[in-house]
Amino acid sequence: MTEQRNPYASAVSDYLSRVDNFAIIESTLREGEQFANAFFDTAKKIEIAKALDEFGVEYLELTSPAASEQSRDDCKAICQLGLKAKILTHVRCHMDDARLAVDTGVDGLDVVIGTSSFLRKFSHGKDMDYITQQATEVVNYIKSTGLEVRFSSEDSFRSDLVDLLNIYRTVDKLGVNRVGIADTVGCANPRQVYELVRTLRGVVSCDIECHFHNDTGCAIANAYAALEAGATHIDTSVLGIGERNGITPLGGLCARMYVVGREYIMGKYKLEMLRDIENLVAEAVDIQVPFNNYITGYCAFTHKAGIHAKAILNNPSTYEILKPEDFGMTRYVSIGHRLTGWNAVKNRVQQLGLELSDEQVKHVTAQIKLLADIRPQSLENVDTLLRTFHEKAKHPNSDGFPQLVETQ
Ligand code: HCA
Ligand code: CU
Repeated sequence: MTEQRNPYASAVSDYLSRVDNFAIIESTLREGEQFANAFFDTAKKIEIAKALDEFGVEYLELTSPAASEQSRDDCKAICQLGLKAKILTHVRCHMDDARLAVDTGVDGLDVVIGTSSFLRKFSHGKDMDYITQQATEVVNYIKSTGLEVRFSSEDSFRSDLVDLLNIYRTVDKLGVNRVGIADTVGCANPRQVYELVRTLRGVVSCDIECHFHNDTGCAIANAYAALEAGATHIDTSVLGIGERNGITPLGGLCARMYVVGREYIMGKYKLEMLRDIENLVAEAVDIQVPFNNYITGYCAFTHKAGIHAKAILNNPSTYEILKPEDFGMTRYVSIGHRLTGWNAVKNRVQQLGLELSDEQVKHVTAQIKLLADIRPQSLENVDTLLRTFHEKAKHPNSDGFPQLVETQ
């Protein structure tokens, strides 16, 4: 059989696409700290930073040292860990904040300022001339220290396009490493993201970072569209935690990008660590991992309907785009319910080391369905039923089958 091309990989004509060449800026320790339930102490921040570093994210973004004394000390402590990931801190476009940040030992600064009319009017109250002048001063200063610098506009999708492109062009000429686009309010859709990033790609020569909030469920799709249009860096947080309902989740982005380029993602990140990292963060912020979470949700690899179960048992790729073993997870075929099918039951019979003919398996499957119509059956119940059936099969009744359930 000839090797098939991955139909989900980017097409040759997608010359802008960076889906197979991008970096993650992991912001659990910045955006994630803005999640309602997040109150990380120093030890917890260090534990999370180390875990994410081992996982392989390229950058860690930390809360501004200007936020509080403790934030500044924590930032310094994480810088001293000697991690492989580059350490960034996130600061307002202000000289005082930039100076504080430079003194912590970070590798770079993510600078941000609101550019939408809403923020210009109701938040900082400054016009674009002021923003440009401020940006120039702050960027020049950070550049003079030799640190990495990114300049981002907050609420980019509700900012005037001409204003945006002008300010990005200005900071690009000053030599920033990256410009950033932020969907602060989660209003953007993938098409709008693609168009804005593609336009920006034609205007600046530096890298492009993107940050997407998930208010309308587009955060992963938007990140993907941004990469297709040439963005180079994506912000994530573990389980997506952040302001309101958060941003692009690390695990969800990994799932999406794995489908496009399994080898690339598996070569970069220790995917089997995802579950532990999510549990660590979930526990720290006192939440449960959602049942339908990407990869690690409790039913992410559970197959139920008889038709699915049969095909999965023949070849998992029929109904699985992600291989559970690549993420240290296992597949589960659920059989104790009315939608079950005899192929799945036969598989369980074999796992239990019982010997039954196909006719017998079909018969016991019918009995499972009868019971399951009354109430769902746990795997323990089903196993007991199968064992009892197997035992009784040695002494069948008149129709040749053991009877476990009254069939009227
Ligand atoms: C916020 C700021 C930010 C910044 C994103 C960025 C946003 O509102 O707290 O620096 O790119 O969503 O705009 O998180
Ligand atoms: Cu944000």
